[in-house]
Amino acid sequence: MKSLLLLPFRTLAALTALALAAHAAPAIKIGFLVKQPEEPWFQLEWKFADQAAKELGFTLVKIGAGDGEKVLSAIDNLAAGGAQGLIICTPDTRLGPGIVAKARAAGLKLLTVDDQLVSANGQPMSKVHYLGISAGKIGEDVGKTLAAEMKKRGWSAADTAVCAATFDELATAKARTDGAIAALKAAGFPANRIFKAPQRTGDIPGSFDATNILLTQKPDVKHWLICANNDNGVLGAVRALEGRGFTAATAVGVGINGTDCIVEFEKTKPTPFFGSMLLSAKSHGYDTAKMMYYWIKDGKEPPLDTRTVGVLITRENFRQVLKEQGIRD
Ligand code: FCA
Repeated sequence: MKSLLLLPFRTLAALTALALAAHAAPAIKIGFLVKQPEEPWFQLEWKFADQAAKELGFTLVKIGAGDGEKVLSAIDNLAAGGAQGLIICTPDTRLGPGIVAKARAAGLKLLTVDDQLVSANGQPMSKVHYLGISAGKIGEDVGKTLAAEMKKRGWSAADTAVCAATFDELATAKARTDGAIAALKAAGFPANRIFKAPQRTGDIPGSFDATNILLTQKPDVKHWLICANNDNGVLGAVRALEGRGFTAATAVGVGINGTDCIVEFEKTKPTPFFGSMLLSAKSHGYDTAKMMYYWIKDGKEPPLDTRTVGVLITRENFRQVLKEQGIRD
């Protein structure tokens, strides 16, 4: 009697489990592609995205892709592997229309991070979801910091010049150095002593080479103020300046990212790398991953355009600020 009663219950339970499995949503898989996986900035973005994956229980596929071909084949692979979304900082923003078309064809939701896609006519693709930095404002803060440090040191404008290591083909990079230059001018720095060192590549060697050319052309400058797209831009310039005998006493650089200059700050002897605008790798990694997850899971569309801020870190306060932001223990 007892076993007869149990039988229908077991059958029912088995049937319920089967029905649930048939209706269960497929596991969520999200790709996170970055252009320069060797940069600490992008490693941190990934670290925070991993944290979101662990907390929310989805699969994160991390992809480093340094050129367009790799980006397009990565989208194919993601789609074939059952991914439903892609977060991307592309190596070339002009791939925009191609990326959008391919992601759409592959049924992948697309969220761009850091570098905004541009259309065929060079305009930002403002209908593609994007999370980036308030580049102009953060650049202005770099310029204001440089002007303040020059004043603190009592350097005259006649002895001082600005080296702006630029990477104008990338809109966010241009907005940053343009902002720094505008703030220096607003602080009274003479426009004819602001020099651009155009980088051919957006990495340390790119800015090292560009700065060396500028330094060869301007051998009489006694003090340099340095700004660039990011920490690596300033690091390359600093290495070039050190090669010509400049030190923390004669040159001041302020970067952007705050993540790629930690080794520099940890050096016992200060270098011309004075400070950096620390960006929120957590927003760019964790928040984007979370947004994408809920977009896929619940159809909750993320905001079209989100901009994050930066805070100045220097040798004096970096340990404390990195700890507060969960970047360092
Ligand atoms: C760009 C830069 C990175 C970082 C990011 C927020 O992609 O190349 O170094 O600053 O924006």
